[in-house]
Amino acid sequence: MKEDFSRREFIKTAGVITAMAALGDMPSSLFGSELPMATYPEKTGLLVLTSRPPQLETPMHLFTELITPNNALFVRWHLANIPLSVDLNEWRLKVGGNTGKELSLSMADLKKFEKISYTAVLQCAGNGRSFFEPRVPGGQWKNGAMGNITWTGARLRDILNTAGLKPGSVDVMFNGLDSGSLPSVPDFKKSLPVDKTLEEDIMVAYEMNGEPLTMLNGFPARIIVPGWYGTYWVKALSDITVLGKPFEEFWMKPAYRIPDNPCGCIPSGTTQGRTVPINRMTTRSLIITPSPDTTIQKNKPVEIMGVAFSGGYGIRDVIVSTDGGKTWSEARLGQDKGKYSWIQFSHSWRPLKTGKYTLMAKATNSIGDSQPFEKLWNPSGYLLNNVEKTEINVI
Ligand SMILES: Nc1nc2c(c(=O)[nH]1)N[C@H]1C(S)=C(S)[C@@H](COP(=O)(O)O)O[C@H]1N2
Ligand SMILES: [Mo]
Repeated sequence: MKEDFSRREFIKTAGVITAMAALGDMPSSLFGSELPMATYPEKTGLLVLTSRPPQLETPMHLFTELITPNNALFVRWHLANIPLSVDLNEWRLKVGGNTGKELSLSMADLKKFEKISYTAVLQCAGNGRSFFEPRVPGGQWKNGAMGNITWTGARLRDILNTAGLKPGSVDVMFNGLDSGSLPSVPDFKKSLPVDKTLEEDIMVAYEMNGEPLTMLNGFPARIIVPGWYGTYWVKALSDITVLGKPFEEFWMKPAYRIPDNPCGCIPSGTTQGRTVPINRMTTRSLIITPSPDTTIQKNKPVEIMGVAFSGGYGIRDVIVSTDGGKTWSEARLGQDKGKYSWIQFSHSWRPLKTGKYTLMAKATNSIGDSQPFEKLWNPSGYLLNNVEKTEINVI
């Protein structure tokens, strides 16, 4: 168990991560992808975008499960110095700032708060960024910077109420144990408006899928903002600070902002004007099987299967096309794990002729938001949610 992680194991983990980092770029095209694959501590083989800091993407074929296994969840850190071990005897979550009192919570203290649990999609704001045209700078993720995990922890609101919010509180800032390699690199700090932090589902999670968080996914505790992009889900949490004025440091401004309009988009290649901090996830559906370029046999039944999710509203329906969008059928939906989870969809199909087929899926959430057919562009490559095309061959 991670909580009993011995000093030796910490060092072992640290050693492997350092060794991985030292490997740098590895031979590519091992699994039909341009990215190298590597196995980090507590992880299965993931695609390596960068090794220092680790940015590891989940291969799409691992999304056939409703719940993403802990060892398959993607990893995204911004800063070079990430925690490689945390001793729970030393670790404390500090809560302070514009509060009635300061808290210094051990893991045991954190576990005394009412325990809450739900399944929620974690997705990087830049998931799918590599598909934008024109291309945009930033991590060139395909669609594997996402996962569906059952999170367990304490309600942030309960912690804040124990500390006591003083009048005039505006933002709540979160900081973790990671840091940049140079003092000039801004520390990764994120904030949420106080009203948001008082919503009942915001969590300080200490478990993923019933286990302690993996080191790379934020051991020992992280923020969960279900329905919102992963950038707010601060890992290896060390400090919660209530502020009497808006928090506008680097990772809130200018980073992680979108055009201030309903689509969060602007004409391709143009410069954005007024922006707001990125927030809720757009509605998406992704066909997982068959995978692109698969060859299947004429007259044999195929199950078209995928996942769909939205920014915390649940999915109303998913429609599927096997003829490039000319005709559509309603897909069957799988087990409903709640509004923050993804839902699996499936559609049975039997291709009657040989040739190339274009499969498509389009989800609509419970408040009627759906997916555009074209890619809505913004200069940071966020919010991508167009209806995707999976080309396959029938022989
Ligand atoms: N401390 C810390 N927390 C962080 C980050 C980080 O760089 N440092 N990155 C954020 C971003 S942008 C994302 S997408 C998620 C990724 O979570 P994961 O690594 O568990 O997949 O963590 C968030 N929390
Ligand atoms: Mo992210």
